[in-house]
Amino acid sequence: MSEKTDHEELISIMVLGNSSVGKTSFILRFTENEYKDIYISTIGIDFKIKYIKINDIRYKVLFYDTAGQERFHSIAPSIIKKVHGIIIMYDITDVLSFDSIREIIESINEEKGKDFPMILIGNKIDLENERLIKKEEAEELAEKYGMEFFEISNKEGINIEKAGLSIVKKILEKRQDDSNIETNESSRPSDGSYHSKYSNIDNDGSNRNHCC
Ligand SMILES: Nc1nc2c(ncn2[C@@H]2O[C@H](COP(=O)(O)OP(=O)(O)OP(=O)(O)O)[C@@H](O)[C@H]2O)c(=O)[nH]1
Ligand SMILES: [Mg+2]
Repeated sequence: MSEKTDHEELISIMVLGNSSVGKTSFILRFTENEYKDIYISTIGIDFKIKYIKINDIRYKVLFYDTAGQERFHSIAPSIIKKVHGIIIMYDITDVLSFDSIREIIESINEEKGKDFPMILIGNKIDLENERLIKKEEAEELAEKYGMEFFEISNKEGINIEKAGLSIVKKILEKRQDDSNIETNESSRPSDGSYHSKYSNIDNDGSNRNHCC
């Protein structure tokens, strides 16, 4: 648990993917370390907040939880405009959920540009015996689009923190790069190496849920 600081910055992240891939479960696991076996399909859009502290700055990380159901797809574009990063999720046991990813990535690239922070997540690795999407196949796709890729299990709590913090870091690095461009400076050393200043992330310990 850490002290509150006056300064607080907002990071907003949207989670996209087909119905039932585990978007709501991921957000719940990352923000509250909870998991529920029961499936309640998200209606429209929901959100949850988690506070984290990085280098003495308190970040309010807001997750937009979208509905995978087709009938709600018209809502996402208006939110995409205001988020800083996107998580795209599929279910390793559901081929259709993986097949939908390419289209989602391409439409985001078109809307937000190729350097927009995005990561790819394959969920439900606890169901290894039902796996239909090979890890290598997803790695190849992620590499093609320059995305970081994680396989996770919300159920067993595998790689949740790693994946969630990775998108936060990507957003902060882009923010830093953009501000360096603005001030006409470079954060990258001349030897081409780059050391993230966002490797020291603490969980602030406070989570808040909001439902709309
Ligand atoms: N085995 C297993 N089941 C999971 C995992 N994550 C989520 N589930 C289950 O999958 C079902 C759907 O999970 P949700 O998180 O509601 O999926 P969603 O992507 O939010 O679905 P929509 O809101 O309809 O778009 C629920 O029954 C979850 O308990 C996981 O890691 N492993
Ligand atoms: Mg949901």
